[in-house]
Amino acid sequence: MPHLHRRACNLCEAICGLQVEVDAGRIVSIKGDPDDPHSRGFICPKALALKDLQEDPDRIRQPMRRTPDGWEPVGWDEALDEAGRAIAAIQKRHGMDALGIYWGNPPTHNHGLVLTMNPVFDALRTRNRYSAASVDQLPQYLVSRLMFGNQLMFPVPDLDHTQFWLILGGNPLASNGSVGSGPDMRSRLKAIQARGGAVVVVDPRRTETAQLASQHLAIRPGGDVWLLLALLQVITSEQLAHPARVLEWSRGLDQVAALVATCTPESVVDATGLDAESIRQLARDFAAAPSAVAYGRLGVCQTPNATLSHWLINLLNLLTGNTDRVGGAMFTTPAFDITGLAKLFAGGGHYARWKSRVRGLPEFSDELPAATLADEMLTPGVGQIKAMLLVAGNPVLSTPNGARLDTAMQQLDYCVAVDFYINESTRHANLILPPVTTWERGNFEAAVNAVQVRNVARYSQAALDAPADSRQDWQILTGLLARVEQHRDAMGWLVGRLRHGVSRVLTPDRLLDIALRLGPHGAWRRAGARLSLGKLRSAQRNLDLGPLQPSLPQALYTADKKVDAVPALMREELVRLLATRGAQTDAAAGLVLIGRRHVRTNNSWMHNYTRLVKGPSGCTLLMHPVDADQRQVFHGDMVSLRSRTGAITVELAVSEDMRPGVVSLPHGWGHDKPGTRLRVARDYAGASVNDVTDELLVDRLSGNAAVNGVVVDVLPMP
Ligand SMILES: Nc1nc2c(c(=O)[nH]1)N[C@H]1C(S)=C(S)[C@@H](COP(=O)(O)OP(=O)(O)OC[C@H]3O[C@@H](n4cnc5c(=O)[nH]c(N)nc54)[C@H](O)[C@@H]3O)O[C@H]1N2
Ligand SMILES: Nc1nc2c(c(=O)[nH]1)N[C@H]1C(S)=C(S)[C@@H](COP(=O)(O)OP(=O)(O)OC[C@H]3O[C@@H](n4cnc5c(=O)[nH]c(N)nc54)[C@H](O)[C@@H]3O)O[C@H]1N2
Ligand code: SF4
Ligand SMILES: [Mo]
Repeated sequence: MPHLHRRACNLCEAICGLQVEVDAGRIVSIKGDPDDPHSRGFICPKALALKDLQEDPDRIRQPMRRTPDGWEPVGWDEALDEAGRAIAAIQKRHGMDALGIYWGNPPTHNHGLVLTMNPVFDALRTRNRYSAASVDQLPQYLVSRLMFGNQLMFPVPDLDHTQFWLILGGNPLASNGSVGSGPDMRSRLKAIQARGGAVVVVDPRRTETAQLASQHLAIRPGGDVWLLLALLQVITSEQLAHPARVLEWSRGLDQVAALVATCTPESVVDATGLDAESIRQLARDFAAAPSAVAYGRLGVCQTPNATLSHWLINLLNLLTGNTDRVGGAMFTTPAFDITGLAKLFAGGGHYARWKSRVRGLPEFSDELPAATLADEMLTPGVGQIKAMLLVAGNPVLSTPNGARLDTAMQQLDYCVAVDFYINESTRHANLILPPVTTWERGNFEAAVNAVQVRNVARYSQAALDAPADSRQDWQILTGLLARVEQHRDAMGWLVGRLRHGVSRVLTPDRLLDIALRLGPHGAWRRAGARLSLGKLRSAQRNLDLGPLQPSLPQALYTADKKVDAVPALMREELVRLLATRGAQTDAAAGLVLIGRRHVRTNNSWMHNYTRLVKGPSGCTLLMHPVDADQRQVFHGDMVSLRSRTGAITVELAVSEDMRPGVVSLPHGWGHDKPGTRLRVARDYAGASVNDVTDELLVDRLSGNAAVNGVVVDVLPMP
């Protein structure tokens, strides 16, 4: 008998509700759930491919060991023991830091990992910890820590109520939004305009979002910091800001006018590629709107002044009185209080307590920037990475100069991956430990609920029985740690046994239940509110916990309960930037490269499903007709894309949507490397943009990879 199962898609931050028909242990159909109060039936094409994930013959279902004759299956016990023994031996011989760890994006959508990963990594006692966060939102972590006292206290645009949404470097129509996310961005965006509001998109490409927007400003890549400074200059010099309501819980706003005084719109025309009048008008419109919110995402994060730019975005919201106001930049009150827990267990984050060994890049909350991972593998000396633990990540395709990392990974003494594909990164592993799929486990979006444009909570129950003798991600990690500790020494063995005992009792679901009950909507915290895991389980869909509510100053984590409008680090960095202004603003000669996303992709790992990759290539280099003419290259040509770090061959698509001088190529492609088991993806290989991005280009303060704005050249194929 087929039965209907409801759960959420956990592929991106939108967490759309799904209705899934299941029959005899197989998924028959997947549809949007019209009864989900959050997504109201909306889904995107990726949700349907979750069926392909389940059925993919290339997905590995038991631990695999690499041998000279190919991959062979191994039992779990043997596999975990082998990996534990190898890691313990390498750490004993070369020191604790000889183990490197990299984790990718999917753990964000997996509460088992959110709740176990950090303690496990702490217990592995290495400083060589990396993640996809430093190719992504690290600048936002740093700014949140500096201004609000907590790395996870992200301002979220209150889309459903704003009258003015200024988007810098985000394309929510393709990405469904990020750090400000929700299902069906098209309708949410149209609703802003329907109620008389405006959407302004600042992006070097006329994106899908820009095409719907009220206005599009085709900025020069990396120009955002200058645009933001000029907006603040106009607002302060014309006295357009009326921040009375934020003055009592912020400090430092009085310094802003002097800091930005020289940044007139006229002075940033070169750096932004925008005309002074448009900038001035944008500042006036933003300040005059009944409510407004500036929002920046990857197009800002992945540039050399990312941290500074995100600070300026927050400052623009604050100065115009739009922080913590309905329709402005607000904070969620999620059922799982992740900021409170970040404060309790990590002090709200820390920065630059130590530096990376080779390039001296700062740590942030115990992690080093992924842009220096290959350096730490390739440079001999104490602390060199000799072994890697990869958890749900594909850094060969996802981090800058992936080709160099690819080479570095070949030289490792040992590598173990927790993943269910043999892909461009995991093919270097000696052992791959595959978890169950999302269908075979329960899921709660502990991290994502904190950045949604509305407060919601749901527990998705497993839709399919997990196969016998399978493991969830968190069980693999705790199992692996137990074996490492066992092989360390007698004391390690004892600690390992104790820890194992504790983790059998305090499972992620039990911890989640406690956190929900203690949380802001929890049964133990507020009379009337009754949230617990049991209640969420039985609801079977998103529980709507209401719109974002003003919550400052109580919600702040700074000691004095004030927003630090001008943190010392930001002030110093701005002064430095302004002092080097002439050199900085010279337009790059030639072409610069930026990235993009498409609604049928999910970073690097869903190209093995025919329904998503068939049709025209998703991996094309977009170029303006003027640039194509100059180089005598034509639409549909294969061309050579070159940079300091390498050269790749890609298909050209000539497009009026590009700003002249800028080309765009998505990441996550390049599936033609030998030794992978991705039979569909191989036919739609494309090329990896990260073979031409540059590991030396990073945000100066955070070390986040600056994969946008890379100087490149495009040549016809010989
Ligand atoms: N040039 C350029 N580079 C970029 C970006 C860009 O815009 N431009 N974007 C950056 C961003 S924002 C991100 S988030 C990163 C992503 O970087 P990564 O996270 O390193 O890459 P993904 O492609 O998401 O790889 C996810 C891996 O997890 C595996 N996986 C999927 N689900 C599960 C699961 O449930 N459990 C386990 N154990 N494994 C699973 C997949 O098989 C795959 O190997 O890429 C970054 N890199
Ligand atoms: N369909 C789909 N959705 C996804 C993902 C996916 O791979 N596919 N990945 C998910 C992940 S991990 C993330 S982090 C989010 C990211 O979500 P978004 O940040 O919305 O991601 P992008 O679509 O890459 O948008 C970045 C935009 O910045 C622009 N840009 C590049 N350089 C500059 C610049 O210097 N200045 C300005 N102003 N703009 C610039 C690019 O043209 C692009 O339109 O998406 C998530 N959602
Ligand atoms: S937008 Fe698509 S990928 Fe994202 S949660 Fe919804 S259905 Fe899943
Ligand atoms: Mo991301």
